[in-house]
Amino acid sequence: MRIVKYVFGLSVALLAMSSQSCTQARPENKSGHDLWLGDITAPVTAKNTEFLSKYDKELGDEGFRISKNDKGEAVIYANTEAGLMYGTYHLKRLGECGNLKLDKEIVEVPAFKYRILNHWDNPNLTVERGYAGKSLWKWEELPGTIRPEYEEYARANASIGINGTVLNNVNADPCMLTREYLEKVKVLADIFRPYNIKVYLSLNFAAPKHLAGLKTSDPLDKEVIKWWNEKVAEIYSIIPDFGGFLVKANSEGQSGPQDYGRTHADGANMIADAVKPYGGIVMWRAFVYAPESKDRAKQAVEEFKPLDGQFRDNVIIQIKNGPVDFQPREPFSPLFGQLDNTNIMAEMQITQEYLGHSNHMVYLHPMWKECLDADTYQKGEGSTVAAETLGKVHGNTDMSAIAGVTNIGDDYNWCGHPMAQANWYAFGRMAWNPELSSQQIVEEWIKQTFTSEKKFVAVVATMMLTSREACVKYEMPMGLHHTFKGPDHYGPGPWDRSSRPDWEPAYYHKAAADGVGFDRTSKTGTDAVSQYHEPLRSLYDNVETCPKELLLWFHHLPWDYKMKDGKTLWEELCYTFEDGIREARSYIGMWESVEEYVDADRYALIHEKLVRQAKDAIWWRDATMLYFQQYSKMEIPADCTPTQHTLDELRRFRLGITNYENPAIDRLPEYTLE
Ligand code: GCV
Repeated sequence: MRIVKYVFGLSVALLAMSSQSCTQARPENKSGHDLWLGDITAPVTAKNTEFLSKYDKELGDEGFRISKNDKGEAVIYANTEAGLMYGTYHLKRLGECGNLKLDKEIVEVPAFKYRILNHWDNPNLTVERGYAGKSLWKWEELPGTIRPEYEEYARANASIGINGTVLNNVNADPCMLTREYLEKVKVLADIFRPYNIKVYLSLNFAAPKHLAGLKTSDPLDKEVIKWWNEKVAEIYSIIPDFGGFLVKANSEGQSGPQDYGRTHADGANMIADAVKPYGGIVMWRAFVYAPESKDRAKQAVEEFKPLDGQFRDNVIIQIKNGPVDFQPREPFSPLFGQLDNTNIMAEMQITQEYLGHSNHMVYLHPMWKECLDADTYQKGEGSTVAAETLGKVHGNTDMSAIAGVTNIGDDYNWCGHPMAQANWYAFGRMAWNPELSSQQIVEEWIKQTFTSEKKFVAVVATMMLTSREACVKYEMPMGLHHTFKGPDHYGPGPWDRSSRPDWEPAYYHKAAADGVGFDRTSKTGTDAVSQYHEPLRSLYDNVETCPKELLLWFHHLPWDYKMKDGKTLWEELCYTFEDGIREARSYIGMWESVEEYVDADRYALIHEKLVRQAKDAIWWRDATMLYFQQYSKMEIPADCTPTQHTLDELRRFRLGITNYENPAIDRLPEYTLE
């Protein structure tokens, strides 16, 4: 282990641990201020390094200290080159954000050991739920052609502490494990390595059948086990520090061990045994549900709790933040509080599948933090989702991990909406330190990406910090969920029909003459509340104590149900949508008030998108409340924004986009803001 002391004057702002310099020109269509890093193509080199002899346990392999030497220079101490690199990026960030004070020592150690991006990118360059163009990975050009974006991507990730990336979609094409593709993956792994980023792959559980023509992919079959062992050996011979696998099994049509009467543990352990000698891990997803179930929200616990303790120690169960599917608001997944002897990690969605794709400005950190800060009460107070996934509740901190499904594509601004980059940035910062506030992170990002001008920072931070709650209000307030038009998940479609009952909005909102909402209570409902520990179980079970934000998640209530503020449920819904519409509209004026601080291109693009966001807010209200009105027979209050379309018009509207694209603004229903 090399132990490094790194000294540099504060004026030296850039570093790299890479000896490679980035000499290729940026593509012509790149704007030059694409990322928070500024000019990230500048060649940079490490300077003034010294090797120390004593390993500092507190810092581990990725932490660092920064303090001042006699000459007043900042000094970064780390055990490793990775720690040194993170320290230098940290120092750069402090400087750029005007937060650099060296009056006391700074010590930073990442909270989660594995801080991983999940790409849902396909070999044919489409990106499932990707709203920023095509895949960044140009498989057809690799391994021969190396694009400058690969290293830019690595630098951006390194600057926020990301140390792993799963390159391909969890709906995995078996071809990713062929020699041909592994040679391509190797090129990316080589580029990312100097930035302390490991590559991982999603695997297709039926690969032995697809790639080797075996009769089965049964995880207990000797030939199958042999095939995986050999495949893994081949991978590590090409990529010696390969991170491991992400697996979506027996979920949404993907193959898995249950196809052969085996369990998730049988499947995960077979792969885990294969990668174990090389230090690899397996992230096995708990995103499972079946159309027959009366309550999809309960299934992860039903399937995984009985398997607690059966998984190998290099398996981590990857759990989406909520029990259904990345909705604008869900309670935390109860599975976070149900396993005693199994490693678990959270999966957050950075790409805005359900939050307006890359047309809406929605800063997601408050949503993720709501989940991480939620108390599961598994071992009494303080068993938060963060503590559970950091391994602090059960004392297995060596396998702590967190994943984010990325919003990155080959768009000139990387994420489709210029403000969506903040979510990539925030995910990395949160994985490094889940205690950071939404405000601190967003201010850092604004200052590094735009300007430190006070007024600009204050206005834009306010817009972004309120945007997630605004989105909940204008899309699915008060615990409503999955009222989308499928399969693109962009606009509203509470009436929508599908091939599966659990893909239909009616399965979730249950709107009828007698009221609305999903009864998950213990006495009359599906008893999903009992998957939560006390005091949450009783809190959610009782309509009087259930938080308003989750009311219709847990309760089915009559339209004229009296809310605490005296309004009926129907009125409360109308006025909450109205609040969402008002907030979305207010962002336009706020943005206009800071025009002088932004370049014309970004100003215009963001303005256009904010206008559409406000129009979409009215569209959501119109569709949802006009649909519900058929059952409630109640009027939308006169002081609410008037509806602009009839229910029939909205039902006839077809967006006609795939699951791989963001809708162009001119394809969306016409709305006016006057
Ligand atoms: C990758 C949701 C999305 C799917 C996604 C799936 C998953 O159902 O709509 O596109 O598939 O989640 O997380 O596996």
